[in-house]
Amino acid sequence: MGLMEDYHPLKGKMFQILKPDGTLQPGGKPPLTDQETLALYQKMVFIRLADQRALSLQRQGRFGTYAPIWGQEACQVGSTYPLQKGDWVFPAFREIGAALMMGISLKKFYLYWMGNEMGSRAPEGINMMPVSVPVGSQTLHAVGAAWAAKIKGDKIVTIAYFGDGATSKGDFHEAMNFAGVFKAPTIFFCQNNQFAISVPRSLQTASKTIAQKAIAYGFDGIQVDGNDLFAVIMATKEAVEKARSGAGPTLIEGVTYRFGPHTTADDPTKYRKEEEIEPWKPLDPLVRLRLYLKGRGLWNEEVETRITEEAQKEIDQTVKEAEAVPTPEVEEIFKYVFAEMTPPLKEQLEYLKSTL
Ligand SMILES: Cc1ncc(C[n+]2csc(CCOP(=O)(O)OP(=O)(O)O)c2C)c(N)n1
Repeated sequence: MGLMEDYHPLKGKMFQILKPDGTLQPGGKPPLTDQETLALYQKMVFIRLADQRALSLQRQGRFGTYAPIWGQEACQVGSTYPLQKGDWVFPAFREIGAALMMGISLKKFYLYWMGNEMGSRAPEGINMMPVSVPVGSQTLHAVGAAWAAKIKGDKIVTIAYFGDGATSKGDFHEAMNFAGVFKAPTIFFCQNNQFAISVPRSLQTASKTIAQKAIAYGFDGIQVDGNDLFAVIMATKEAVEKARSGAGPTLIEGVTYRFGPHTTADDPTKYRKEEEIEPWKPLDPLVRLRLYLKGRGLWNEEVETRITEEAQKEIDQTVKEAEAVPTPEVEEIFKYVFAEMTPPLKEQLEYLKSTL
């Protein structure tokens, strides 16, 4: 039996391999070698530090509004890891981890949040769509692309990232329905970080799990511990293989927690108490991987200092390079909406220029 049967949503079990104390579940096998685990841990540390830097750059007025990943690193690193060349990623707006895993440079990523449209353009050969702010809309794009690939006979899969809040949008349900009917090779990856801005998961849906919504659309759903890198990799790997073999979509619910604000424009103290965050702290995806690596004799304070220093150095250099890029012209706001600027856009551009 595969994971999808073992952890069918109606069985009410969440899939976990690595426990919060860094030990494995009985019979649990890591999907990575020690060296691969260490490399992904290092990647997660880099992502967390790059994310923290983004927050502080915003506070200093050097970045636009930013949506931090803090706490969701395992969801994104684990679910991009099993993808192969040719597969496509459709992010929402919190996907620094997925972007860096796909090979987007941190400089490009930072440029976008500094307001430079060039940061939205993935380099040739990297199949990642730009940030999608309209909640849930990217699920439809992912299904459309997957369906098109299927018709063309391309053996690729697409993966869409979205939050628990997006599952209340019509877009999500339309995308799920269409994907189920046409067996689109899509993975719906819901990062259930417990909030949609101030709305808690309990007010988002009366369903017991988000994973179970897949049942209604006729395909597999699985709830995984989204803070367990190993579980996320294994579940996504199975979903990717299944999609590539023509067996259709999968909904993966990664149960995680947003430690930071929704975005830098949000004040979470207005809707959640510090005590609510406490139980999640020991479940931090980095903490548990560190404990696991320590148990394997691969982690100590020196290792942590080395990888932190290396990361900070690279981030310092990237900030310098990104800030050295000339500020874009105001035209760029209007230029890329359509192939040719429409008369109302031209008018708006002229008006903006006259006010500057
Ligand atoms: C169509 C649409 N409605 C409302 C918003 C405002 N908005 C931005 S993010 C967000 C909540 C999204 O929550 P969720 O899908 O859980 O993702 P998370 O932010 O937790 O990652 C809302 C309502 C928007 N961007 N798009």
